[in-house]
Amino acid sequence: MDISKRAEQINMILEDHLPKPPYSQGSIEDAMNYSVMSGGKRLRGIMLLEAFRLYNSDKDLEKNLAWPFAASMEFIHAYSLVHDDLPSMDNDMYRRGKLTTHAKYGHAMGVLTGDALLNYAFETMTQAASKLSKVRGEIAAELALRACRAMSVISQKAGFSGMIGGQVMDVCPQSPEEEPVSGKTVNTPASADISDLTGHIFKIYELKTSRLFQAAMCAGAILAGADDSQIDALNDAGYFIGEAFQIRDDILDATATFEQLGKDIGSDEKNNKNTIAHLLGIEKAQQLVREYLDKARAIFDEQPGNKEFFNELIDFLCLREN
Ligand code: GRG
Repeated sequence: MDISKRAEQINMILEDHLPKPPYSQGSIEDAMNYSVMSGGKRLRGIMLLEAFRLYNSDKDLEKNLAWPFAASMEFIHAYSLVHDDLPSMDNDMYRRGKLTTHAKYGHAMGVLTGDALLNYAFETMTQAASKLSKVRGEIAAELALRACRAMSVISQKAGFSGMIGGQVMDVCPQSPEEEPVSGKTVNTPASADISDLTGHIFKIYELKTSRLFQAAMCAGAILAGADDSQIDALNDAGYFIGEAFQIRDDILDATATFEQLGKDIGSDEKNNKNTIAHLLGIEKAQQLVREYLDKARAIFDEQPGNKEFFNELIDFLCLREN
């Protein structure tokens, strides 16, 4: 049982669900494949599967329903990274040690590849749900309902009031008339009272980072047939994990190397962004990482099933180096 084995399984699932070759170099299928298969920790796909496994041990259901949903979480995550790297956003040339999608395929293809991956996630999930009703006739309606509910949670948490909303707070100026000015932080509230600033940054992290972890965990639990209190508990765990993950990300952005991260470091400083690590210092930030992860651990302790994996995941997240 280790995280890299889980990541290999997600890679296999992704290969299986991406558009199949042959396709020509430079095509949209090529760019989608490149954007998804160029590495990554696969945390969101892993978390969806592990949340499913906490509440359901039906391997056939896992393969036919949870696997395509896990692949779709990674498609959505990959789209968000492709767009986040664009010149109009973070303007990054490297990710996961390779050229970013727009750097390799051009700007227009970068935009379109992100769009295609987002749509393809929903194509993959709806196809899985409709196929399943044929082989699982006796509980088709129940499974269709679970799939619908999971897609509703994923689309809402990834959407304008979730991840995209967080990205807007993080990269956009306060009003349409106000252009970002060099040397000015873009993710600062208009009435910048310093005491409100950390709260504002935590909110950005909740939206831009926690929401996708919450989507993965809730969707896994919903597909498995977990009850509402269990789904709510995983939603809370996803929130704590996301905050910890993003603060650790800030720390790495300020302290790690290109070789370690596979992307340019100092990106937050380059883009004039406030971060928790910058505002509170590295030591206090790492203490917060530990506190958030302890809260998540306490939630997993209360869940049925085998929690060993989530404990291992939390230990990994606390000290991750990439
Ligand atoms: C709709 C135009 C448009 C853009 C959307 C929403 C968005 C752009 C970007 C999402 C924001 C984002 C990049 C959040 C940060 C979360 C984060 C630290 C991602 C990196 O996740 P890892 O480390 O990535 O899990 P790997 O490479 O391991 O998969």
